[in-house]
Amino acid sequence: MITLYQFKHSAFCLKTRMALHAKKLNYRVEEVKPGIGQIEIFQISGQKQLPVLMDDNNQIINDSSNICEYIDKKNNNNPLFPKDPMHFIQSKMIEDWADTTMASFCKKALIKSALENPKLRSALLPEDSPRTIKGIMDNIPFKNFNKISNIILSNKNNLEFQKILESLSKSLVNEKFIIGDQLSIADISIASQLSLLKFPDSSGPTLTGEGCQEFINNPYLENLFIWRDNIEKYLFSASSQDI
Ligand SMILES: N[C@@H](CCC(=O)N[C@@H](CS)C(=O)NCC(=O)O)C(=O)O
Repeated sequence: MITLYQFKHSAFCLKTRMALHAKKLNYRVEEVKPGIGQIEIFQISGQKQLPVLMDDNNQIINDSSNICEYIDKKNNNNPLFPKDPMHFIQSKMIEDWADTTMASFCKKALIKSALENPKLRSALLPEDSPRTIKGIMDNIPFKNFNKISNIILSNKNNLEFQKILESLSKSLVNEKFIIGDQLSIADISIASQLSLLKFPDSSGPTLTGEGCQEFINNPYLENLFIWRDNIEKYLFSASSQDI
């Protein structure tokens, strides 16, 4: 069976799980411990980042985009990439934007929120982290918080990024999918990165609905998170095939 090595709350690992579900492939998940667990990842894949996928013939593939392309080529059903050439190139460009620019903003926004919110900090630690470590993380006092968080993500960049997401949110009011009328890698890439701004149901009860308050409380983004939740339902609930 396919094995997915992952960090539970990584957006790139969620992207890969979404793609595996879209392709209706059976797989098992191996949770990797940050740090110590990455030694084994380095031994099997020659690099330490996740996700890493081990195929049923023991072939190893790393990087979410490589994995999505690999499983898509190997299985003809439910294509992740549109056939139409213009839609194909659009889906590739959106995937690249989500994996780079969007991923970097979402990560910074989450770090900023975690600095503000001790509960969020400890919820993000692996479930089997010792209680003492969770306790320490909860109680770290961040002095000069405003200065630190502004270095991580300036207010100007934050507002510009929110405007882009607001446009996306508006353009999805009457659309189920970003490109055409079928789910594609574009939807999967954007929806998975959004998990860092507002954790979805698939993050588990401790984190669901948590995240970056200024994004969560932005009324213009409400539709975007509803769209994301619908994509998750479509992919993760076995019986539901309609959004
Ligand atoms: N381009 C890679 C990015 C993967 C990535 O950044 N993974 C992060 C987790 S979200 C990671 O493994 N970080 C740990 C590290 O760099 O040591 C992909 O699409 O898979």
